[in-house]
Amino acid sequence: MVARSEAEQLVRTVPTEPYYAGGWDSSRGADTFDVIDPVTERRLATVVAAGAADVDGAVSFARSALDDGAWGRTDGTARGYMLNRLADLIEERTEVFATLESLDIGKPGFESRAIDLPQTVHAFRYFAGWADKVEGRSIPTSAYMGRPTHSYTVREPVGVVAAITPWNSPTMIGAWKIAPALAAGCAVVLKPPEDAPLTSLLLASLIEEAGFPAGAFSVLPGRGAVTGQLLIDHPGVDKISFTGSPETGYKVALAAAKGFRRTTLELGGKSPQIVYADADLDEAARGVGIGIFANQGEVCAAGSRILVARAVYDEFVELLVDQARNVKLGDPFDEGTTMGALINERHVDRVSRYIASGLDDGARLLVGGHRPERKGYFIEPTLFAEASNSMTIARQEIFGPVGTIIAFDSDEEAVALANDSDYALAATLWTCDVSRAHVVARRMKAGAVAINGWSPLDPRLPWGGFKLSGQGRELGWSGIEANTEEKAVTAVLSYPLPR
Ligand code: TXE
Repeated sequence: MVARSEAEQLVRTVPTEPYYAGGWDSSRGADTFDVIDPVTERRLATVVAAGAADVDGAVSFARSALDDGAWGRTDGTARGYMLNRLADLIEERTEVFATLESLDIGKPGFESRAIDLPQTVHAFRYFAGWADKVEGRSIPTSAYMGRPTHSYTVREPVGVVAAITPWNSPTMIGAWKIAPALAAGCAVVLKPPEDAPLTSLLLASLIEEAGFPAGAFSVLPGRGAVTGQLLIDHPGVDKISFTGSPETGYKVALAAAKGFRRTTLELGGKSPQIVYADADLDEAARGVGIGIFANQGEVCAAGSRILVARAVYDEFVELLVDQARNVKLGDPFDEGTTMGALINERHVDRVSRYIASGLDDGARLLVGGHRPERKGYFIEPTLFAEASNSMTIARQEIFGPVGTIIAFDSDEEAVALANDSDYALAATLWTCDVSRAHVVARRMKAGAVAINGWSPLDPRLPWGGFKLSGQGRELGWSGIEANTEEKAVTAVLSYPLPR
């Protein structure tokens, strides 16, 4: 682990301008925004915000790179090499990326080193493997006016993909959008989060070295309401891949409706973690603790509704409270820190309001609940017990280290509670009964279900949800499908078949 002072020096090596058309552009940089370190509340960097001319320039250049340029002529094998090369370049710089994430987001570096960066590299390598395997099918079809036909399908890149990422895990979530789109042959224009743009800008600085021709990948830093909105409204964008809030997701869906452009929307969740009486309770408490406290709870799949069988309720709650007490809140650059700061002051206020609503609604605060008296956007790891599923803290995504514990009496009730949510992204079950695990997994309304382990990540698995959690899937083969259009080709043959 590097020292904070050394880490802060690293920021100076990161470009702070829009990157498109194969170069950095600060010439139009009338508008800038500050990136604030959530731990020190100090300015880390001032970044040039991409304006209308940049958005238009990036999208138009991406379009021509696809239609008439080198990127459109690049075959799958070459795209695979480039993606692998990019994965290598990121892997070699794991330490730099992880350090920048700690500064940008306030999260402990061990999480970036153990999860975000390996997952990023894995996603690029996994999709490098798909790049030359995007195949069509040959389909037997009927005769046409008595003449034989030959039909097949091909998958072609959707076109220019606008990728809009959130601040909680911008490197990894960025890779989930960029890697499948580039593998499929799309051009990507990335709008990173204004709160945490640094690793996306660092990624842009590697793109040329990885061998990608100009226009294949662009990064347009800027505020969501300005740069983001300009990008999603741009008619040259064929698909919008978005991860963020349902409110902004709705704006994306509206913008995409003009021209019926494609979308992939990942809009967070209020994911249940069901702890059955037969679970290994120590193991479950550890896993449930990770599920709600990892990344300060700023995780779309955070297991924030903790449903516990009444028979083991008291015992489990005690174990989980220990997990919360063991969390060491602090500066990511201090030895032993296991939880960092929330992203910004606005978010601390938002999470604090949720905590206040839990108290008002009569839930019992077991641990945490306060903003420590120190600099930085910290909130203590917090657990509420004796909650009901109708309370605001059980219905709305808090996106902070706040778990709501609810008791259940029967398997039926556990499933009903788990599914009684406006969201449907992820669910976790803790049980030693294999049959129960698989039957309940099938009954869960969620895009991903984990059994005896919270949210295992793997780019081979499709990722996404439904209801308020959004639509579409990224990753796995679904990631390729989501970035390609399927075309059917039928040839009417003039050469007669033998009778
Ligand atoms: O999200 P926004 P915010 C949830 C979480 C969090 C809440 C608000 O509950 O507390 O959303 O976070 C860009 N056109 N999630 O305000 O606004 C923005 O610049 C185009 C869950 O940060 O949705 C950023 O890059 N883009 C989620 C991205 O959208 C726009 C992760 C997300 O920001 C835009 C993040 C616009 N009009 C927040 N407005 C998850 N699914 O994990 C904003 N953006």
